[in-house]
Amino acid sequence: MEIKEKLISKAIITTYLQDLLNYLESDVAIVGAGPSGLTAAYYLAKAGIKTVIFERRSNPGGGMWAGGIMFNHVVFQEEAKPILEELDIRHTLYQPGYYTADSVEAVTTLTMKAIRAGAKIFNLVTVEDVMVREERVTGLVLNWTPVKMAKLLVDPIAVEAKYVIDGTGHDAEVVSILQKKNKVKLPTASGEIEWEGSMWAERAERDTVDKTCEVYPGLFVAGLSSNAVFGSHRMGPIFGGMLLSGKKAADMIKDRL
Ligand code: 48F
Repeated sequence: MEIKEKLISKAIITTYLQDLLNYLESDVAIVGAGPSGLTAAYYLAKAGIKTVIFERRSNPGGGMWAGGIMFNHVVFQEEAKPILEELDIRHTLYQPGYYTADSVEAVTTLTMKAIRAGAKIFNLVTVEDVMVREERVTGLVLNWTPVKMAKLLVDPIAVEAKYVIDGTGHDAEVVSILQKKNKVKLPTASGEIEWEGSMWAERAERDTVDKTCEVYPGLFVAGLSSNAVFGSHRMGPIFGGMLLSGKKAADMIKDRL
């Protein structure tokens, strides 16, 4: 068979553009393909909800690839076991209540399950702003990550979504942008982002799930971004809270939709 470079290019360009046009509008747009965003995407897509993830890096998985200090194993607590089983992420009992999993298997399986459930991931895309109409987040403003890295003056494009999930981790980037540009009041003690405190795994793991909520009409927080917004703690390489938080965000949005 003759292989034509021009056709390879055309195949990629047309397919990508069809995808992009399709996701100019979605039910749920998730920012960040870390463990919380991917889990939320899996449960939303599985329920037939049109779900898209915009991820800054080329690889999905956020902070889960490298385990703790690059020892590529992650720990899950008992409460996350049903999700590990549903997703078919193999795990080994270490001590009662503590399971270990290969971090590379955990990331790749979670990513594959989210995509196969029907979620679409656009990688190398950075969310740089939100759209707000009548005191509700109605969409996201996107640019190519290399444009941001090179500090090029290139205008972004915008997409609409009924709900947005901030799954951006420590920096709670979407909530932070919303606060900075729109002077909104958040449902925190100070009305502003409280920012994450030092490590306290037990409390952080509990809070990451408890504080998963709609922080502003149309905008949910999940995973570490919920700890950052509500001033909880960091937890290090235990990941049950991330999966449970992603699932909780998906369940709350499913109810609203
Ligand atoms: O940090 P990250 O893994 O978030 P998470 O789902 O999980 C946290 C844990 O990995 C870990 C931990 C838990 O035990 O301590 O840190 O809360 O993934 C966040 C993803 O969001 C992307 C970023 O590249 C990463 O993959 N991201 C961040 N800001 C943006 C973004 C942005 N503005 N636009 C697009 N993607």
